[in-house]
Amino acid sequence: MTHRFPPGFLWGSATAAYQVEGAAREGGRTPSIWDTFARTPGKVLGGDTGDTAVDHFHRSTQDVALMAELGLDAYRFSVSWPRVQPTGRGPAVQRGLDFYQRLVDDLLARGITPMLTLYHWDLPQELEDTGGWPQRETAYRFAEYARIVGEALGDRVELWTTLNEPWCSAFLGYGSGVHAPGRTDPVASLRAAHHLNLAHGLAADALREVLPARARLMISLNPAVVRARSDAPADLDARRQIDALATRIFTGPLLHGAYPDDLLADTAPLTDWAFVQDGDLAIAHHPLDALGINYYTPSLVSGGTDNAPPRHDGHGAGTRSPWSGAEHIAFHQPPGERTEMGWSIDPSGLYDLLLRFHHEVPDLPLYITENGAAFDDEPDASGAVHDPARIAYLHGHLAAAHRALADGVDLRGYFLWSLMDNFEWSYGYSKRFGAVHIDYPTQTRTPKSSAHWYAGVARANELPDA
Ligand code: IFM
Repeated sequence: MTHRFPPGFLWGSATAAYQVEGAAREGGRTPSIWDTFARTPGKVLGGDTGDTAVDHFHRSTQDVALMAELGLDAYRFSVSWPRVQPTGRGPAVQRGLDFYQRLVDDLLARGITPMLTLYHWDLPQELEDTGGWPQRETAYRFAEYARIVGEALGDRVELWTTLNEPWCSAFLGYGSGVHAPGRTDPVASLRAAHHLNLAHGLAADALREVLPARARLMISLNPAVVRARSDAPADLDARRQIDALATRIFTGPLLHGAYPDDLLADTAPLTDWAFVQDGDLAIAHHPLDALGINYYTPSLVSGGTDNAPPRHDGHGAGTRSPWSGAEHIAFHQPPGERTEMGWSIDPSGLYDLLLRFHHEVPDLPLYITENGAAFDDEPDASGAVHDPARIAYLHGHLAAAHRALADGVDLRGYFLWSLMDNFEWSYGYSKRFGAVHIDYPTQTRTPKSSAHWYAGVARANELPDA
């Protein structure tokens, strides 16, 4: 069977500012919550920080040239909030904006479409000091920052994403504490989730005012693919609860203008949600032009309390569950092969997600804004990096995406996570997600065999047989 993709399908790769830029103290940039967190002993494996990362700040021209050599159509990057508005308030720092203007100009000069994400987890520390995402004011600060970036780059960027994976910001940042700022307060995590929804809507309003009509606005979510361990009522209910806390807590307000009743009921022992003010849901329900979906692995849950293994939250184990109000639910390792993160490899989860949103919001175009895998890739004696496991992972997931297209899903593009190895949050540099290998001491970039393979898929607009 031929796996041809539709004409104009966008083949891209993705990164995020804190994970790749480095230059943490340059050009007036101030610490973000991730700078603070990474410098706190014990929070990041090996004491790694994003101080240098892969030096994308100084090497972006070279990195864009590499993308062009690989023939990629698009690059999804994020803007570092503390680089353009160091205190999270007031006017922008032009030197910060200059970097992104140069980056976008380089991309456009090479015919590569920029997809800009405004927030990929690097909140200015000063805003955390005044309450962070659990505090309503942070949403208004985000809208102001969005306007600044929109005014600076709106003439040349058409694809805009407000937030990346707000679930992680809310529940790993304020619930389990395995991500910055490292708080472990279930009520704060629910407040944060709401203020992220509000921030998205306020930012979308601000962007609409300053962007040309051709601009397309979206958000990138990491909706969970939750499977129940059995058909027992307790297991099915566990699946429902996790689906509500992982996915519908965002898609409810953003796509339908309301929080799901079952979520409100499940979390009632923690909060009455009085922090949701009149008009907030209408703001969050701002019409989207597309939805970004990030998918890596499914979750397997059960409702019993028997022998619950360590919870699998997809991003490192915490001392506290990120599942605020559903802490009793057990997570199990799904069967089958795993990546270096321990995440099970299951492309059918991607297909299921794409179909889910196709049915839920039939008129909304979808992008896969992240998909990929970490493996332990190292150069061989000749210096080449062979990563057949990543090629197999990508092949399986692209075949799933193709199957969804064939079943009528309006899927517009695919962004491989990640262009290059980088700072994998609490795992530091120990996990390699890149199609391009980084030798950290020398910052040498070496495309792995998966990069060449993916380039071939992008050029042909077709997936070869496995
Ligand atoms: O590296 C992260 C990225 O920042 C957000 N999505 C998941 C990736 C892999 O964990």
